[in-house]
Amino acid sequence: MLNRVSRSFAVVIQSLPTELRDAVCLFYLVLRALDTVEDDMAVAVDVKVPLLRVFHEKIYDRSWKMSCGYGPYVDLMQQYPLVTDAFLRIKPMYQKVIADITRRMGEGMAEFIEKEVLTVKEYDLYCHYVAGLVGIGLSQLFASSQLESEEFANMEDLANHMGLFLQKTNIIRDYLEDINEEPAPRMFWPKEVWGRYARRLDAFKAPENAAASLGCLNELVTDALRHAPHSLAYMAKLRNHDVFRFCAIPQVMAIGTLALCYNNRGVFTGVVKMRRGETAKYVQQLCTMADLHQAFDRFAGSISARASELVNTDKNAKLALRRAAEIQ
Ligand code: PS7
Ligand code: MN
Ligand code: MN
Ligand code: MN
Repeated sequence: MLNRVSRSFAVVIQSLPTELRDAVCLFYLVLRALDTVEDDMAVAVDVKVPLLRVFHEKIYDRSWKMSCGYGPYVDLMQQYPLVTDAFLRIKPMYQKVIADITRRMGEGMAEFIEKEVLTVKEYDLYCHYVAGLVGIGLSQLFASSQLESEEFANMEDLANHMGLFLQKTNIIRDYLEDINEEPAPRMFWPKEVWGRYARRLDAFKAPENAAASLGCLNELVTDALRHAPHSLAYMAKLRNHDVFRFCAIPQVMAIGTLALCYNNRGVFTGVVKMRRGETAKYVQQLCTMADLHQAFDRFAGSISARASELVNTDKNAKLALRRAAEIQ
């Protein structure tokens, strides 16, 4: 099931130490199911909101399943009793972490169903609910397993930054996919930012608005870069090799994707993705903190080089340069 529903996490989850593999796999599948409910724009709001709030109870209900979602997620939701069955076999201490995070995430998703992301503060809060909490829960699993130190259970701030860095990259890159969503668009770009560049968010699709769209994109990429130093600080504390790779590979993909998106009109016209070969190169070689610094340094350098050409035309270029330098 994991291999069918996840392109990006399946391999790293399966490489985790035996003690953590099943718990993290089930954490992923439970949250993937919760996200499938959140994302399905065909589920009526008055059904969806209460369901998101009680979803954490469904993970103990052996018969619960539902028909919703798209593509491979339909199957996950239909076969959900298999997930529940496996969930009930993992250690209760892991079950408790997963249930608690699922409850808090469902609550947060419900809060944002009827509300737009307006301010940057709300953008950070939404990302906390859907990704920061994942970082916090994973850190608790790492600590409980004793593969990582006890302090991981109390590193909520750094763990939150790990999640925000991934989630913001996803939200920035998925502009076109999310705005073209059928039957209704779902957007997470904060209005406080895009409102400075356009009256409507879909205006960025038009070629005549290229300059405004890039200004906005670069401001959001610059905002996301704020999390990178904290994520490096988090990863510096990891001592298990496979846990390190599990954490570091998605973070490298994120900074690589941000570098690719920076000042790139392609975000508004199609899918911007790192090339397979480049991804493979980083994934294979990422073993030590030195490898991680080298990768971050390279991508920060690439942003820096382009930002320095924009200092006279882009009002956030100087801040982008400072943030890239801080990473380097
Ligand atoms: C439990 C590994 C490692 C300390 C499904 C991993 C969707 C970016 O746009 O699939 O829906 O296709 O590209 C992952 C911190 C969460 C944050 C959040 C749970 C890192 C439901 C990942 C994955 C914390 C809400 C997937 C946050 O993106 O999205 C496990 C440390 C799920 C992590 C969602 C997004 C994840 C995401 P899309 P993607
Ligand atoms: Mn979602
Ligand atoms: Mn989603
Ligand atoms: Mn997305």
